[in-house]
Amino acid sequence: MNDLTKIVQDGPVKWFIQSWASRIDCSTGVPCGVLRHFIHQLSQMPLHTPGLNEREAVGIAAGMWLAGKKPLVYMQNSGMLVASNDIGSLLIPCGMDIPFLVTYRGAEGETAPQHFATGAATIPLLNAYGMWHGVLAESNAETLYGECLTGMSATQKPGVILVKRGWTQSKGIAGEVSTSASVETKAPGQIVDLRQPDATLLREEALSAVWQVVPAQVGLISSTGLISRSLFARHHSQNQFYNAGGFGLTSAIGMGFAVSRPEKQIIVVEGDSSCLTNFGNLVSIGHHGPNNLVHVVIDNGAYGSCSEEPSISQSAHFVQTAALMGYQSVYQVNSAQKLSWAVTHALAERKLSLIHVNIQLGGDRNFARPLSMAQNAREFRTQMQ
Ligand SMILES: Cc1ncc(C[n+]2csc(CCOP(=O)(O)OP(=O)(O)O)c2C)c(N)n1
Repeated sequence: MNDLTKIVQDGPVKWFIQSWASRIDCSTGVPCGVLRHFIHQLSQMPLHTPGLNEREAVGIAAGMWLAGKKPLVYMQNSGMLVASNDIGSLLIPCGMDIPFLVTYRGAEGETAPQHFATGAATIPLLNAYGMWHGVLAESNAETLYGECLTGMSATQKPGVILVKRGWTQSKGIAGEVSTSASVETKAPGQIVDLRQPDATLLREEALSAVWQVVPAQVGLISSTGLISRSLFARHHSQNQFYNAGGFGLTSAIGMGFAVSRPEKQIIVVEGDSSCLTNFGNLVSIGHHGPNNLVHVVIDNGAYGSCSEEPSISQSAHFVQTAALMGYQSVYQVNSAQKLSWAVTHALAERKLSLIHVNIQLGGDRNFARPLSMAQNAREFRTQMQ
């Protein structure tokens, strides 16, 4: 008897898995041993795209949700605290009703000291966020997922099912579950240098150069700060999603969308600091290799939206890194004309592409903020159907 058969034969687990399996169509997360049987089930579904860390997983889930999917996110509660700002500043204000399956380490009886403080903070955090949450038990295994869905629809927020350590083991489920997959090594992508001597480019010129060549059926997801504010104030359109919270997750959101909707195309526009914040996402994107994603990095060498404090972008080697990670086409530009050309070409070529744009510091700062985040998310989701 394999593990899967054993799970399915095991009363409460069977019912629990059946109840959620019929109401989700994709998943992401970061493993925790306690959840291994659930993760094994989820990895059997057609769309299972794990994150490299819990923040990235939240970004991927947001992208799946924006693509019209019904994702489930799994992680340990320690990781939920890692991603707590992204849950609070991205999922909640955008009204993304995404269920989470979260290991409840640090609950009563915990023996590992590294879980004491995070365990104590878990329920207070969920209460402070006003999120529905419930602890999985034998008595509620058949009904808890339904309760979670009801709770999420009442709050228009994510909901959390907490799973205590030993829950699956206590149901007599033994043995390890293997979910490892073979990994192919990709040939480095092609780098095309289109930089012109003495060219100068400002943020607003660069954003307009991208925006002008994005067709209405292509989605555009932009990063936290002045990039989103400038696009919103000067060029708003319903195929644009502004990642006003979740700093550093813009490309993860784009990837979550891209893997969910291979027939659609998506452009991510983010700053160098945004990209550096979750640099590992280049590895994820290169690994999954969605050919419907064009990733534009607007590099002013600084945290421009703050007080132009220097970033360390010159040490990141975005172009070489992307090419090595599996991006198939990589462009370097420093003029509006070549930028528009590169975006147009990348969309037509339909290859996973990165466009690195050198710009100057400075530019306008007095833009209105995209405040209606839930409306923006809903409209984008509808527009991209
Ligand atoms: C978690 C978190 N940390 C810090 C910030 C503050 N913040 C807003 S925008 C930004 C920098 C954006 O820099 P970059 O992505 O390079 O784009 P630029 O502003 O230079 O166009 C920072 C640090 C934030 N919003 N969230």
